[in-house]
Amino acid sequence: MITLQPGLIHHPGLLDRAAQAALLDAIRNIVRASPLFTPVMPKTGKPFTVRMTNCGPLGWVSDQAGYRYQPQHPVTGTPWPAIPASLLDLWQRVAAAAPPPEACLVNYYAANARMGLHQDRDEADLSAPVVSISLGATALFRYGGVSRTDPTRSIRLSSGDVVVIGGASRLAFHGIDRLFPGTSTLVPEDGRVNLTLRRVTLPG
Ligand code: MD6
Ligand code: FE
Repeated sequence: MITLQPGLIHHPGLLDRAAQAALLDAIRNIVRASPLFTPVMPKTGKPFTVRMTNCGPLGWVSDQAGYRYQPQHPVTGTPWPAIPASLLDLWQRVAAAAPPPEACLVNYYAANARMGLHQDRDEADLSAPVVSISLGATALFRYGGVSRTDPTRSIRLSSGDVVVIGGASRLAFHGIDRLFPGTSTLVPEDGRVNLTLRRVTLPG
């Protein structure tokens, strides 16, 4: 366990190969029920390079109207599938003090996908952390402070790594600059899957 900065914790290799493979199988079933969609940026309508789906009572979506959480898939109108028990167990291991997660955003990166520097701030409960799990290709993860212009540092996230963003880093800017080709022995075609577990609503 490595503290990158206050509130930003990296757990390299927290999931072993068997756990990664089982989790990817669970995600494949979620994608079958709730297909990947291509979100677009609010206002501009520019498409993300990452494709997304969700599981849990709530899912994060982005379209021309804005960013929000909603209980149904934006294309099929169907409720999101349940969060797999293994992910609820993982949340208990790294974020036990927080109320249980309500959303799991599934991000699929093809080899050339990236994610710009952003904050995760669409949740009403900002006291709970966001827990991120990486599967497949190694990614260059950039993180900084709570202001977009704060200095940034970068680390590589490998398959099986878990990152927890909470406390003083809950609103830290972060993003994925690129994937490293030839580093995935799990997700085909140099792909990567990132899962982010979130508490959305205030408990009670
Ligand atoms: C990614 N991760 O690793 C993008 N968000 O593909 C995130 O955007 C992220 O790693 C919140 C907390 C942890 C993260
Ligand atoms: Fe994020």
